[in-house]
Amino acid sequence: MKILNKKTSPYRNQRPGTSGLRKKVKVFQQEHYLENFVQSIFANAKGLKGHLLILGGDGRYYNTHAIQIILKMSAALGVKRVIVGEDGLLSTPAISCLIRKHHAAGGIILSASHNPGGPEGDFGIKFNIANGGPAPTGFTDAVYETSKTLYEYQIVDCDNVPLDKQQTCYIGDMQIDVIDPVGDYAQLMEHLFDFEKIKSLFTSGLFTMCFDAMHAVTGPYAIEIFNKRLSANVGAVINGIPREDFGGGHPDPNLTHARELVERLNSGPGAPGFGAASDGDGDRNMILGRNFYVNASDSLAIMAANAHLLPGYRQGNCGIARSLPTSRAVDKVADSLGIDCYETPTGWKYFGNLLDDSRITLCGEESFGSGSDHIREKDGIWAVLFWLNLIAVKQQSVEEITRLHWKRFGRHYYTRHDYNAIENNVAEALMQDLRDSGPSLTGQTYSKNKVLLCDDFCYRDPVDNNLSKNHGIRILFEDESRIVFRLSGTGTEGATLRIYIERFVTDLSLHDMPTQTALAELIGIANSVADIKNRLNRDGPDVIT
Ligand code: G16
Repeated sequence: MKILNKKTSPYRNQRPGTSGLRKKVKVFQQEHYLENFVQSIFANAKGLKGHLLILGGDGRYYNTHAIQIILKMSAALGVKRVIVGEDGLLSTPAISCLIRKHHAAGGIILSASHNPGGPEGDFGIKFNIANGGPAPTGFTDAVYETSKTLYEYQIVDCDNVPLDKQQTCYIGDMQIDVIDPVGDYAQLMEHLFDFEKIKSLFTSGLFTMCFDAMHAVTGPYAIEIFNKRLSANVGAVINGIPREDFGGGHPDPNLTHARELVERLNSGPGAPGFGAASDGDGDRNMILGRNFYVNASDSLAIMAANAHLLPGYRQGNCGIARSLPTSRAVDKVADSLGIDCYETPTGWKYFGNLLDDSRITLCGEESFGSGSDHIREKDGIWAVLFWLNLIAVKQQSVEEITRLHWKRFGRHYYTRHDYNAIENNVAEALMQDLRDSGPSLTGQTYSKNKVLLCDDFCYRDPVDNNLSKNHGIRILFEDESRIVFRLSGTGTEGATLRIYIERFVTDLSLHDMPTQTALAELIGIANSVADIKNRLNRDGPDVIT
């Protein structure tokens, strides 16, 4: 085995964001760009040498190219064995599952999640640690520091490894197992959910579903689990073949980008009774009923309230966590269950310690993410199975389950307004001004609604006691309404401002308003507090969810 010492020079823009390093493909195609970042990971992931690494990605453009480079660099590092998905495919939750099942030292996930793919699109790379979850900030900061002073990397000079069939092969002494990407994950799902009960939904002939894999990684998982193991209806999986450019689509499971699915669910009495979509790497989910949308925060709350009904969660929740901008619907459930509800910054990595310390069973985020202690990533197919199992147990529709939940706990109207591709300095100035003026808002009254608190959210991890700051400006009102402002950490073009708005309504007669109408007053307050029109010079948000 011939190891080459390659000379390189540092790139200054390799700071990981909310979830790994995400850039345009063209950026990754610069000479040694990927290699530099991988070497920086290897320099800090001390456990990899002599151990097992899990490797795979969402199948987007550049995926297999990157895998070949990482395999050759892993061999140079002295990794003992790599498990890689056939065709280089592995969903993010499947990688987390494999890391845990095989006691790997870590995993490398190649994905830019819900961002578009193809040669003009985005690419990304992320390291997960031995618990199966995203590396914590301390690790990603160290990787960034290394990347700034990196002048050399090591790679084996050898042919590419065939990834197109399941087999074992070697680079030097390093064993490479090309495996079925779905098997281990599907087995875990069978353990958590009552597959027989879900199957009976479909075999009754009275229930149909439609899952939109958006030409991303979940296609093979959905076909195996929904079609083959659960005997779902014909047409249960659409856009199920992974494509390098996601079929030209934007693999973001929301009402805007999953339009084909939404149209099917809204197509009248013959429409499927259940709809769902996942994103590029399979960790996000959107849940729909017939002509009915369940926002991700409500979905988390409903899961938390009903988990004890499903086989994998019969012992109930030991605690729950949500990210700051996720609505407080789940807090009401935690209150009624008498368990802790943790509020964390945005980013799945903040749930890791709480899960490892058995403080929580379920966790979730407004950004179409939910999951549990079964792995250390959010999990799209898992969420779909959770809902299917719940429908099978309750024999109620998605809409009925949701409305009964609102009746019991109250309804949190919720929306997120995104302003994309803002100039960085404009976005930073907006946030800084909010940070500066925030304290003076406390005590002010807007339309009879008093501001109880306005601050910049910071989080002290209860397990390792680490303090992290500047996670979003939150305005809390006396009537339990909330507005949160933060900048996205996953975009690749300028800055994205996200404004999250919620209002808590217990009065049943007010549970039928269109969301944007119910929130109109708060939206007005948010826009005026941040002076959106003047600063951004836009007529409205680019995406409303
Ligand atoms: C990532 C993180 C999530 C986070 C989301 C949104 O998701 O894993 O924890 O909620 O980004 O981040 P932002 O609002 O900063 O864009 P994914 O699915 O993109 O990996």
